[in-house]
Formats: sequence, C-alpha cells, structure tokens
Amino acid sequence: MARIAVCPGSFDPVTYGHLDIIQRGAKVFDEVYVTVLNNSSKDSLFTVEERLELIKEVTTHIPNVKVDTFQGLLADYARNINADAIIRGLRAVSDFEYEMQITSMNRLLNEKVETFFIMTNNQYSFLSSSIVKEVAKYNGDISELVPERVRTALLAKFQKPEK
Ligand code: COD
Repeated sequence: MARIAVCPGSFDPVTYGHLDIIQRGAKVFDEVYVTVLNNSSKDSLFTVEERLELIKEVTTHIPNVKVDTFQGLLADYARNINADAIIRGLRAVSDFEYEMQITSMNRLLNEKVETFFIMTNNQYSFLSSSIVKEVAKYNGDISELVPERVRTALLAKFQKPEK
C-alpha cells in the first residue's frame, strides 16, 4: 500500500530549506503532497496561485511530489487525501514549541495521521521565507537561499532591477 505524506506550509515563497525537506521526505514516502495552507498568523507576499506555481516549477525533478492547496484545517486535508503522515521541518529550538502544539492539536483532530520531523540541513538552519523576503526587499543577494525562478519572482515583487 502506498504511503502518503503531506508536507504543509505557507511557502511564501518556497526556499532551499523547504526544498531540502521535500526532497528528503520524497525519498521515504511513496507520494508527497506539498500543500499550501493558510497560516492565520502570517501575512503573505505571494498569492496562493503564485506560490503553487513556484513550488511546481522547482519540484519538477521529484516525480512523487504533488502540489496542492486547501482552505481549512490540515487535519481535514490529511483525512481527505488519506495521508499517513505530516512532514514538518525543524530548525532551532524556537520551532519546537509551536510544532509540539500543532502536532498535538492535529492528532486530536485526526488520530490516523502521524507527524514526522526532518531536522534541517545545517546549511539551511537559519533560513526562512521571512528572512529571504527581508533580504530581497533591500536588494541583497539571495541566490544561495532560493532557486533562480523564486529569486526573479521576488525581485519582480519588489520591483528591483536585476543585479
Ligand atoms: N529547514 C528546515 N525546514 C524548514 C526550513 C529550513 N530552512 N524552512 C522552513 N522549513 C519547514 C518548516 O519548519 C515547516 O515545517 C515547513 O517547512 C513549512 O514552513 P512555512 O514557514 O512555509 O509554513 P508554516 O509553518 O507557516 O505552515 C503552517 C501551516 C500553514 C501548515 C499551519 O498554519 C496550518 O496547518 N494551517 C492550516 C490550519 C490548521 O490546520 N491549523 C493548525 C490547527 S492547530
């Protein structure tokens, strides 16, 4: 039986940190749904459609990845797609408290789904979409942080000339 996982996030926009987690998850699970959901505590720069398009473009080399979006609870989405697992990335201790809270809540809402944590790659342990947006906004070099397609999308958002 195929093992299905969902890798949920805001992905605003997708970074090399996300991509690393997605790739490593895709080696373990048969199908990985990379799904854009709403995080009510974050304002987004990219529309959901833009985020989906960028994720699609940077995951074309991973055959068992599907890109999707959902309005509502992650626990309900996981039930809809019959997911066995939720994949989350862990960077620093600061991630832990929030992750523990949502993992417990998701388990209460959907007892079938287990959350699996993948430890960040040291190279990307400091990396977040927020940091990338901040650096891009002031025309800093983000070429080591996001795929080229995402870099140009960010530059276009902030309407900065190419460096
Ligand atoms: N290295 C490793 N992992 C990373 C890195 C990195 N450099 N950067 C990001 N990640 C991981 C994150 O830890 C996370 O696991 C994943 O990648 C996505 O990150 P973000 O920041 O894009 O996404 P989040 O954390 O904002 O996503 C939160 C959700 C949208 C999943 C959450 O709010 C949600 O489930 N919303 C739907 C409503 C719901 O069900 N809420 C929870 C009920 S309590």
